[in-house]
Amino acid sequence: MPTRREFLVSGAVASGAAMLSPQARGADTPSAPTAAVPAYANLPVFPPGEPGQDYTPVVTPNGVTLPWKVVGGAKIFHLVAEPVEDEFAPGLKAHCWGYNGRTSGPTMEVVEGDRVRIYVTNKLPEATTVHWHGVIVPNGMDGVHGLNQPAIPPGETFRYEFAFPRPGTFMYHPHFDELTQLGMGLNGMIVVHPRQPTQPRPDRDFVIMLNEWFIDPGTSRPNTLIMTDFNLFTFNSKVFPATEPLVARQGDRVRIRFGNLSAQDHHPIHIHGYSFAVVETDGGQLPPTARWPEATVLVPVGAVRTIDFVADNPGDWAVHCHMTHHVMNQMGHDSLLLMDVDPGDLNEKIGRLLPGYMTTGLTGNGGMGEMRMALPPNTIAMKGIDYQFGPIGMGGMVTVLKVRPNLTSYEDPGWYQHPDDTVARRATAQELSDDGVKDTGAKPA
Ligand SMILES: [Cu+2]
Repeated sequence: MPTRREFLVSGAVASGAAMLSPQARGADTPSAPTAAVPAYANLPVFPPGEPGQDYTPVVTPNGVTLPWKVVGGAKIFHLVAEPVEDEFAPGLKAHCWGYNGRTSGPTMEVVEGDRVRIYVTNKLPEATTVHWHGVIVPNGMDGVHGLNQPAIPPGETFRYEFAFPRPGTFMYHPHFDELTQLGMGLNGMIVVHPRQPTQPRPDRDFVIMLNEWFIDPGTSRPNTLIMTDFNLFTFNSKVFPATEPLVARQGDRVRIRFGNLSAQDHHPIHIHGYSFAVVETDGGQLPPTARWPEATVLVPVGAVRTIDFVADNPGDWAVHCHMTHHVMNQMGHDSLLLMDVDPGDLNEKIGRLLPGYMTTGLTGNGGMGEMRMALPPNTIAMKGIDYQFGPIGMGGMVTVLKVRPNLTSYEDPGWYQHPDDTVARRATAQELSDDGVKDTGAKPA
């Protein structure tokens, strides 16, 4: 009896072969796996999937797609693990580790049935490996140091070779000194497009890696020994306002693939203005009957969640982690709570010793965005990027979904221009009176 996986792979082979041209079915036509042979060993060498023809390429905001070439029917990739400097937002540079000059690393994009050879060069000061999280690979390709392979010493290049038996969204990261190497930013996303899609392709297909860091204000090295008190929360290693917006044309089918390689935290990502369906995890695709509507998707540590929706509601919509401490930049967590405290002449007295001193938080921290306080070098404000109605009270894990009718390009279209009288405003005395609203404390317009 074939195992379930062999059956699935065999089915994929059959359906994949059926779509190939007669020429392509020649020498490379696969034979069905037998029970005696591991399924992956008999994977067919499909013609390498081509962008535009076999898939609509994904967009990695603030990131790039890993280039490849074809040699002997296989896609050749090259990852270089190395120290990198990343600018989380203007004013904050961090000395991280990453792949090919960046953290998060480039997105690897392939098509179901593609065979790949991935060369990994180690330019780190210590050994490393690469694990292909969620991808079904032969055991010796799985990348766990000690268990599956010897580590890649500094200065050496290792070769991984396998095929992608199923579509989905996966991740890559080291499995050597995990706490240090993931904490320093070594991560990336893998997208495997279906060879024969059963549903229309997304028009906009975004890839976002979630991560968390601790960088003391005034320093630049992520502290990987921190266990709970992270102070920077990133989409593709950028904090708001440096996160690129997600731009879609009204009516576009939009997909967002979230991966989470944070050290310790799950992130509930909330999207305003929309309801969506989770269609995929790193374990595979959810059948339509197993999906339900959501407005927030919890992306656990070490997991992927892919969501789909139709961009039918124009506007500028917040996309953010709903953990309130995850939408702040470099917030200190050891301050005293001063809500409702009467400071008396404290500001004046301390101001004699520390010019410019002010006591904050007496009525909440909503005004922090406007204060523009002096900051240590290589430090960014906790929040407060200016938008069309004032400074936004969030930083960190935030971006903006910008949906517009009749877009001719996916460049940032700027601020949303609201139709007349569709923005919340101060109520007039006449409106309050007409609707019988009393004791409002509102200043009549
Ligand atoms: Cu979060």
